Amino acid sequence: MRVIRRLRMGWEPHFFAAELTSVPPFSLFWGSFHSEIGTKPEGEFVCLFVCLFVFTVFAGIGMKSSFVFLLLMSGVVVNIEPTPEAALLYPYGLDKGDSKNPKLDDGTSKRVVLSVPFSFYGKEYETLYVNNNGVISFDTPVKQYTPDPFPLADGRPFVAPYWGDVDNVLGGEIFYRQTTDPALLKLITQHINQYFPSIPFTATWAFVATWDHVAYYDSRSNKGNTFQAALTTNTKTSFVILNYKDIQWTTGVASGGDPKTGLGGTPAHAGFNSGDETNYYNIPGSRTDAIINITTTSNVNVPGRWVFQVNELELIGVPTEVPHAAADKRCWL
Ligand SMILES: [Ca+2]
Repeated sequence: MRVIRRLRMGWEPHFFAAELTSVPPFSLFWGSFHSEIGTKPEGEFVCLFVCLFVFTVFAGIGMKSSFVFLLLMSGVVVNIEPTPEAALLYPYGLDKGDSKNPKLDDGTSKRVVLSVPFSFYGKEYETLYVNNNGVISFDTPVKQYTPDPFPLADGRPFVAPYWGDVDNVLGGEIFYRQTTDPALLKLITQHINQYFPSIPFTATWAFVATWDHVAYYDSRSNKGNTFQAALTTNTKTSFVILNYKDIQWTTGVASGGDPKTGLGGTPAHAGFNSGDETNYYNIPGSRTDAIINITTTSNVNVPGRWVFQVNELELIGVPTEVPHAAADKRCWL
């Protein structure tokens, strides 16, 4: 009767399941199924429907109707599959309208003229280069393959998602595009609003550069790194989003790395350099072996994602896991 009362009060599957599954023999099924798949909300539904099916059989309704019931319930279960996790990387590739860098060890994109100036620490830039070695630079290309810590003595302004000796001749591709695609701008706006709730922001333009499974210089392995940098602005406020999907190597051979592992020597460096001596940031672990763990660190509580407001310096949050961060006094954390 208590079960019927529940149904009359409205469909409350969780409570209904609790009532039904407390009665033998359903409790036996509930226990075994719940331990495997019932730890998530959708698992509760699966457990409930399995118990209902068993109930139908036990009630002697007959095999034919039980079979129909099973078909109906299996359809429901399929429909309540959990949704996949949001992708870390923004969409990229030739089918998204990307351009692709030429195959050249220390090469760069052509000079890209921006349709909207990008504000980067008090200066507005109208051109940039996507450099193979993991750097987006303003006004002048960067061919340097062994990274230096920031601030750089020569004042070059650039964003370094993963500054190391990439060689796209040996593997991988480097894509880029500037875009005003409403769907992508909406997604980027949602992310920025989530991470910086006190800053009013609606993206009107974005630039997305993606290094897709790129190899390291003189590689004797199949290792590849996949990472991305997105610049976005509303013409006044600007942000940089760095996404690290898969990092398998840290160092090219000319930077002291092992040709078989891509490790050791002077590892890759991540962060940005404004061009002056005060506005810069080195992501913890940079130029140490720990940079390979950058897929697990974050300042916005999304593993593998680092986000910065860059029209003026404002850093937020703390990394979730950075082994050497505390000892690195260059890191502003
Ligand atoms: Ca290179």
